[in-house]
Amino acid sequence: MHAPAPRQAFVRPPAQTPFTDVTVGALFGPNDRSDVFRVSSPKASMPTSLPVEAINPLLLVMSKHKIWRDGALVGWQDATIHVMSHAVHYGSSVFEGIRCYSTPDGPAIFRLPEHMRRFQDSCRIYRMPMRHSIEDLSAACSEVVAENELDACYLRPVAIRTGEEMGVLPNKAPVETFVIPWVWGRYLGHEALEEGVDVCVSSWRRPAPDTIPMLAKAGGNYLNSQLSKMEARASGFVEGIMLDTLGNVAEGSGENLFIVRDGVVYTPTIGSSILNGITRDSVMRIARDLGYTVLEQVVPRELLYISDEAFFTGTAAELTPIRSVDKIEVGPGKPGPVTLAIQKVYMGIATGKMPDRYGWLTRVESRVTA
Ligand code: PPE
Repeated sequence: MHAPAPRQAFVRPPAQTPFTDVTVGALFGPNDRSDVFRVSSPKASMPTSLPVEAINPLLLVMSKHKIWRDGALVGWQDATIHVMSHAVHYGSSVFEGIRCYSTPDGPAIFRLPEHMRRFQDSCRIYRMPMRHSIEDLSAACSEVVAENELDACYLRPVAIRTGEEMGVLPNKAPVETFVIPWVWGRYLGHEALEEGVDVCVSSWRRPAPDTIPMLAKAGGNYLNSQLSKMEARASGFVEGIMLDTLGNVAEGSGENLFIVRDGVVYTPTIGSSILNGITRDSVMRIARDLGYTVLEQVVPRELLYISDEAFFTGTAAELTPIRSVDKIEVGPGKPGPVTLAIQKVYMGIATGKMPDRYGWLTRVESRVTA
């Protein structure tokens, strides 16, 4: 195994062409337009390298934190892999995204064992040896929160095939595992949870079942997501909904999808090329306990246009109402009562404002001194 490369600061690659204005990052998530910082007119005088702190203010904060690396906490600068890593060339990484919420009893990680189980499932599908147990990985997540003295945060466990060898066959590539702390606010925009988002149906489809396994949360899947997201954003929408290979509704680039019609809640089945979302599962349980009928079934595209309500679910997106699809308003064009009722319970449990009746929270002993 290679020794981790000594890391200076993030350096910006030399500018190929002069440019006048560059968007450098959003404070509360990749789609949050309200907090975009801009560097104006670097032009040809732009230095060829800049410390990252000068580029993204969020990294100024995050780069002070430690990252868990196969059993040890290392400095942000030391969590590096070699450019020859298998994953860089062939997309061979699997990952998770988990939220830790600030609750009245301190930080609490939402559905931690379920996320760690899916992490291991993803490894298994790709024949990727994972040497850490679900319990050890869960402990690693808690350790990252505690040692960095974090309260609310987003955790990104990732297992990466690394090594320094060329060739598709991954069997000889080592697998390195990291748990990264991050700050992720509103995934689909500042007002997304209250107002809802405007989305489109993407021209990019989710892969057929015998091409890429969508139940694995693999880095490579997100090339497909990137195409959909970029297309949606280029057309002025917040997100794209992808159909499966038959033309039925699958999911968003990083979210599952629900619709409501006549008080019945519908969501595509796991046979429709979707990720088996943990928020999706939480929402189905909450909705059923609130007395709604929930159907996992094939969702034809046109149901999107005639639904009373629609919403996305995901760890990062939480429960985000959809207010229009392809410029057709969903219901009256604002979040509906079923969506809001489920959202209230979901957020209430996650933030510790409602009793944790499903046992979804893993409390973290805070290191923050009172
Ligand atoms: N589908 C996809 C494709 C997906 O990426 C996610 C999560 C979901 C559904 C919802 O799954 P769950 O989080 O278990 O409810 N997307 C993660 C990564 C987002 C990113 O942009 O990175 C997330 O929400 O953490």
